[in-house]
Amino acid sequence: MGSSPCELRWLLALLGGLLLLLPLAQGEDHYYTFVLRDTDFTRLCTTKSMFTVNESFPGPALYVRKGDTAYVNVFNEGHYGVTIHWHGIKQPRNPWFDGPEYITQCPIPPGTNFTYQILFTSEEGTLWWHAHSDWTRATMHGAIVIKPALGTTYPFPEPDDEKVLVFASWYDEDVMELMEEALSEGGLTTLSDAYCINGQPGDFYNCSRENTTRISVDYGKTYLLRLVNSVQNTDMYFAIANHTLTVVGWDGAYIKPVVTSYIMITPGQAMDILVTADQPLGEYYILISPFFDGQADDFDHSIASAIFQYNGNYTHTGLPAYPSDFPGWEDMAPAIDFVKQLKSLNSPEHSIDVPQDDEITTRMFITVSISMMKCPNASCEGPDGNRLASALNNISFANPDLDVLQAYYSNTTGYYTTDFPDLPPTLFNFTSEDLLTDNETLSDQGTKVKVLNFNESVELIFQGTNVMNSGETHPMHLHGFRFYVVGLGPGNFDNKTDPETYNLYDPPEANTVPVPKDGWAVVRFRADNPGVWYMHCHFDRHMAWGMDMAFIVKDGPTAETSIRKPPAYMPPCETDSSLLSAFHSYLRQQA
Ligand SMILES: [Cu+2]
Repeated sequence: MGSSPCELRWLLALLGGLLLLLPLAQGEDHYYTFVLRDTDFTRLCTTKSMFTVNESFPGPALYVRKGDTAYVNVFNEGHYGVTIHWHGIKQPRNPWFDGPEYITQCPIPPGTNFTYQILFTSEEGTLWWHAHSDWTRATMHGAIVIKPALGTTYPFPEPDDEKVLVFASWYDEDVMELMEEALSEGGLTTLSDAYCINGQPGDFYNCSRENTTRISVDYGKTYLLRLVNSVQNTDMYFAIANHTLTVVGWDGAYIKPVVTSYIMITPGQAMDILVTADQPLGEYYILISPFFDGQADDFDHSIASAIFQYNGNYTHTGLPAYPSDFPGWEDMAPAIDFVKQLKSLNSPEHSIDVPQDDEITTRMFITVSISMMKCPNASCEGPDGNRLASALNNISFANPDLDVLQAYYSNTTGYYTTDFPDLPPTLFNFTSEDLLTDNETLSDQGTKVKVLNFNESVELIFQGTNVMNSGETHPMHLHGFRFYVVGLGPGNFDNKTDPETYNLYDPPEANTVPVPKDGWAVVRFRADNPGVWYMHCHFDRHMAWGMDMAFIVKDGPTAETSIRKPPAYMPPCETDSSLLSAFHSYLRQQA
């Protein structure tokens, strides 16, 4: 029996589909150049020199498809060493190019360059890159747009167009000088002077209105908004006046659509949001406003705006419309309610692999605290002359001189220890008022890592504490993985009743989870990515104070389950030169 025309068409379509799939296995290579240099910028009537990438703020966006590889050659033409991190990209077996300083590499010295290789694998949607040295993230960051692989499409109707919205902080002064001042004095850090949307503070700040970011839209079209929050120290609420938001992606993975009038986004998070321009022709405010629930610390209370502006002929009457239903600065419930709505697709095309209860081989209970360290002669600016600090399980992380990855890979001892604890040193009522005795408030300093065997199933229970009456929501970020957020809730974690509330069916995947103020969050992941992977609060002031640690995931049994060979060149560490030259000759042997 011959083929009917219908069957032929079917076969041709199938063949076409297969041809489209062919390049997918390989992915494309992309080449970018980042030139890091000081550039003058003026905001809020103040001009300052800022360390930026390609003289832009925010920096350039990368555009790739799922499965591609990018090479970014970073030329440091600045005055101090810096690194770049590819936030949320798993980099399978490729920790050499992850970027956090003193964890996977030493800073790229001024006058030199270093090429990062970024392997895009399972990520799809929006992620971002940023400098990962001290507080340089403030001025060096940008979006990474990861489109569906060729031959595949979005799990929602294809949007008519897309727009990138990057949120950041603006400081009138030099951010690195502010950091050095804060860390040398041991007190509170200076607040930002503004928030920005795509580099502009917007209508509610001095000298800003002329340059407010405008997002022009056509009536009837649906836009994919790619949101990145690179604000330094504050979670943000986001809304567009009179427009409904449909959240479809979080941290480089699609989720079940969430229809809402606002979102909460922490530093470190990225979200994909659909919005249809279905309102009367006009101008509507896009706002970001801080969500800050801490008591001990203050925050920048200002609100940044952009304008969602319809194309076409209409008369402008007064100010753009203002969102009517916008949570207040300290409203915690709307923030947590929003996060709890996020669920993974868990579909055949977007499958998940959540470690189940009986698979967990490593379970860690990690307290997340603001703390203090003693200062010589009580000369610091924190309470009682102490130095303000922060800690995970009472350990304030200290950066080593040789990055953990080099030290681990070359079997060099003396730079870190492997005794990061699975529990805090003492158990107490973590969320009560007035936890003020030395026992509770003083943390120890150390460079402690947790070693995981290849492919272990890991559960991390983060417990927010109210030590020093400083409870607040902390966005905890893990490099090298996307974890499943299986639960979060208020108060002290109860290991009998709280696990009954876990979502083990369709928990969302993310790289950053907000640990609620005086509450807990539980994440799970499989340690299938050998390497050294940093974990830290994504508030830069907390990270600088020690709210960080690293995992070492050991190699698996085969070459394909082991760390890739190091590149021929890594930026040098300013440490014992004999050690370093030994390590470099080792690298050359490997290359
Ligand atoms: Cu924090």
